[in-house]
Amino acid sequence: MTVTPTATIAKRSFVANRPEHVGESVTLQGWVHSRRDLGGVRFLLLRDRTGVVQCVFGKVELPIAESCVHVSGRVVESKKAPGGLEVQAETLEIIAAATEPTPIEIPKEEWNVNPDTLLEYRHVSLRSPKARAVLRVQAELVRAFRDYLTGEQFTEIFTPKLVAAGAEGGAALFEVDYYGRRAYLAQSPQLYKQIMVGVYERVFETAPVYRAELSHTSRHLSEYLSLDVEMGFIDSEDELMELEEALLKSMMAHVAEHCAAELALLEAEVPDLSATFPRITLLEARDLVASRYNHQTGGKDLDPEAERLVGRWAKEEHDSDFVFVTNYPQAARPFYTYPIENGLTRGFDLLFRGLEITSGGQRIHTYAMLVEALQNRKMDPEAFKGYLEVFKYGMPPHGGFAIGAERLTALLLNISNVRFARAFPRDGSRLQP
Ligand code: AMO
Repeated sequence: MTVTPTATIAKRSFVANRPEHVGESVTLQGWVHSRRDLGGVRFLLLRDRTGVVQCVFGKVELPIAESCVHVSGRVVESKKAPGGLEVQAETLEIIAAATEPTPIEIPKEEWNVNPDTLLEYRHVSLRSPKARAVLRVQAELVRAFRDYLTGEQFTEIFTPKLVAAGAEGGAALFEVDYYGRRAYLAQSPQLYKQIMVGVYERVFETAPVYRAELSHTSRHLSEYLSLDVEMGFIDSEDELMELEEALLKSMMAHVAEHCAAELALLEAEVPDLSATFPRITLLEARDLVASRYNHQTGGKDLDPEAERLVGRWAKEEHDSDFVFVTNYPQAARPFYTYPIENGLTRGFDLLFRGLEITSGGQRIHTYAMLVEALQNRKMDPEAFKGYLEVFKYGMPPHGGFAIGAERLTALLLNISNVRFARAFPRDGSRLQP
């Protein structure tokens, strides 16, 4: 990345720009990534937001790791230095000294530290090149999500995270004391994004949602970033899948273009985007994993092993890292999902490399049909009064989907635990840092 200094710090140079300054004096600001003492020569690896450079000192007392420093010196070629260039340091100024050694050695983060320790000290472990790269890629994924949808005339919305009722059913709700009344943290913007279809036809949101997940797995967080989309005037869920496919392809292409260094550091590859994402119905998927891989799934949904096998099939037969599983049974979907014959729905999931990253579908858009859907499920329409209200006022056929940003990031970057795709993960046992 090349950085143009702003006026206020016009004199500051950046690590990534050093090839333009060979033979010149530069001033750098950043952190002591590490230091090494070879007797007469001392090395300080300086890290700024663009990278890490080796600075060579004489017999100077170097501050401990993660101190904030200002170094000036001449950029010279050096075969031994990482990147082939180093800084022959002339001055060292300590901007803010670290007051104690870091609890983990940041340059070593990647190979020898227990994951729990990394999370416990996330406020410093996040400074490591790999941790930074992961969240940088995520930031670009989100930027590309916004850019693509904005280009397709979607409006970005901001919906409440303090709500009076759950949106997804089930018990995974966090309760909040709301001025003496009971409120909840939003499990998803589901109702609100539907209401906003009545306003803008096409909307999206990127915001955290909350799930009181008791299962302690590598793919569940209590707070995660939900990339939500909802659009009106659709004919069927096929249009939603078409949109999601184009959206994801554009997000992947954006990351390939803007995050080459991060992908290389993480040894990750953007999937081949030439294939069309295959689609398979849930019932076909169940039969397929039974006949082809001898795996039986009895439940209403696919279990994690079945998801993995459907992902494998998509790769083997269609050379695709993505696969849509369609027409979920009603029992496996929320009441608002549009029903079709034989107890099935217009609900779908998208698997990426064998794991669910999206649920979505066409929604029921008339008041009468929603009340009937609730009654069929022995749910009390009175309890969903708030949800039902907007359907009295002309809602078009609509639908949408939500992508779990951490799952998408983790799968793209070969990270085995979604916790490492969130800056400060929240789970059943973690509320700090
Ligand atoms: P769903 O509940 O399936 O659907 O969630 C959508 C996507 O969000 C991600 N996800 C999670 N990620 C991390 N930790 C969790 N605990 C977690 N739970 C879910 C997954 C999942 O595919 N309102 C619907 C979406 C819609 O129909 O528009 C919903 O929330 O990647």
